[in-house]
Amino acid sequence: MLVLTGAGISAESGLATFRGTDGLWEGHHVEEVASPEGFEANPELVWRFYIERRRAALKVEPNAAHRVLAGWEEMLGDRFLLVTQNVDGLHQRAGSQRAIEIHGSLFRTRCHYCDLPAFEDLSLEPQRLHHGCVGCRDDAQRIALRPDIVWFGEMLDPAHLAQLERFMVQAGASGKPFHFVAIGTSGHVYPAAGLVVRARQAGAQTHLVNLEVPTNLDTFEHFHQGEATKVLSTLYSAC
Ligand code: BV8
Repeated sequence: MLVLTGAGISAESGLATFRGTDGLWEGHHVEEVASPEGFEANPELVWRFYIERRRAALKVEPNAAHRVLAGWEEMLGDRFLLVTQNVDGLHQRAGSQRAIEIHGSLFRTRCHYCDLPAFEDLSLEPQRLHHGCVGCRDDAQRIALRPDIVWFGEMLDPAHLAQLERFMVQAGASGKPFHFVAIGTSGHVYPAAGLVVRARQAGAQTHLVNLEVPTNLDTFEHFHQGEATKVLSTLYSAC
């Protein structure tokens, strides 16, 4: 079983989803706060935006849907893989051991200009820490350190994509039922939104658990409309 989650699974924990009214995201245009150009133009604004989201994520708790997925992982072992678009860390706090964070994490920081390895960063205040980088001996006063998040126009980690491809090929060839379940995602953002097509090619039965009818509904064979906490409490028996 391959599960893909999006912002909707964290909605019942109290975290905002992305596509609210008129495309603003927490009051900002996405390209201002979730693109390399936006960071280079106004790193202070981007840090304020991400530290606010880091603060919000620390204030809430994982919900029953996160916990159900942690239970499925424990029950199915290596026949289960969770990949999330979320950066809020709630899957890990619910007990998921092997979640792939394909869009990065609010709680890691890396250098925008060199390959300094990402490091854990739980700071809730914009700090001088973000100025200068030990990795690239960056002496300029520019803010070199940034959230370890995949922004629009940036590549996802090829190792993550290769791991997903290997899992789908092995699951499809196992001779056992292979289910792909997307939960709480509007299907807007690629390449994550394209995973369902690849999973189906690999032999998966495809399911969507979502509150609203998404843009890519026709790519799913089964649509379980409703709140993730309610649908997931009974979905396992349907797979
Ligand atoms: C890339 C980090 C190569 C920021 C994010 C192919 C076709 C078209 C476009 C592209 C393409 N390839 C690349 C692109 C461009 C772009 C893209 O997809 N643009 C879209 C907008 C058209 N993709 C990229 O740039 C990606 N990079 O492909 O690199 C490349 C390189 C250069 C040039 C070209 C290509 C990088 C994408 C990653 C962007 N970063 N996040 C951050 O999080 O701070 S994406 C962002 O959107 C979040 O990660 C979020 O998770 C993600 C998707 O949103 P959702 O999770 O789906 O959330 P949303 O609010 O939309 O929906 C929530 C759903 O939940 C709703 O449907 C709602 O009904 C439901 N719901 C609500 N409550 C509940 C619920 N469901 C159940 N229960 C509930 N209680």
